[in-house]
Amino acid sequence: MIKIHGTSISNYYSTAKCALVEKGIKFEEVSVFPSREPAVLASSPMGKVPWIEVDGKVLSEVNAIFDYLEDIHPTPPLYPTDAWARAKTKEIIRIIELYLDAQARRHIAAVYFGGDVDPVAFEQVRPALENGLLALSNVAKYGPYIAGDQFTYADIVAYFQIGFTNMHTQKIYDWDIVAADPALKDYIAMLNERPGIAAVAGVMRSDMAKFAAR
Ligand SMILES: N[C@@H](CCC(=O)N[C@@H](CS)C(=O)NCC(=O)O)C(=O)O
Repeated sequence: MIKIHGTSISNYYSTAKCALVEKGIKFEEVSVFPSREPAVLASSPMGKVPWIEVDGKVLSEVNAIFDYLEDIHPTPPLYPTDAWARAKTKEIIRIIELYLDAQARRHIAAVYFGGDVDPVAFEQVRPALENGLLALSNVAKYGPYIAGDQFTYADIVAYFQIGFTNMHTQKIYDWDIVAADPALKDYIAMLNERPGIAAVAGVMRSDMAKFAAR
């Protein structure tokens, strides 16, 4: 059985876990925090979570995990079969990861760990996110899913990474990026109703609340 390693308070862990749930693949969860410990680096070259373990072999990076899951378990498909549509789906994923999540993540010390807000990041992140959100609005189809009429990995990425980004923008800038965009707001509300997403997000939120209260 596939094992997924990481922590339920991680948006990336929740992304990979949700992909397994949506695929209907049985899995086992192994709780571990990201770190530079040799044992973690042996499984995840950057010390990040998640990674999956299959028959003693390990694979990190959610996009590599998506590709593997799609190959071993094609039904239900979570990428379009058409080559162009699949590439456009991956384009949306990269825009969300690089220009939203990675930018917001610069405030993670302040948002997750009670650190001070980095003044350089404070100045730089908001305009970077404005560019990322403009890019997203140019590629998102909301038809009703983000890449068109099919639910894909891009919807899972959008749900968890935009939620993560929004947590940061609300806390640091008092800026709710979802409420500010009616199309994005309706889309996230639709995904909230999806059983696979709701189940994984529910665990993530309740475990985050416990983590914050620790
Ligand atoms: N590019 C990685 C991103 C994973 C990631 O950033 N995970 C976070 C937790 S949400 C992490 O492990 N952070 C610790 C670190 O960056 O050192 C992926 O696609 O899996």
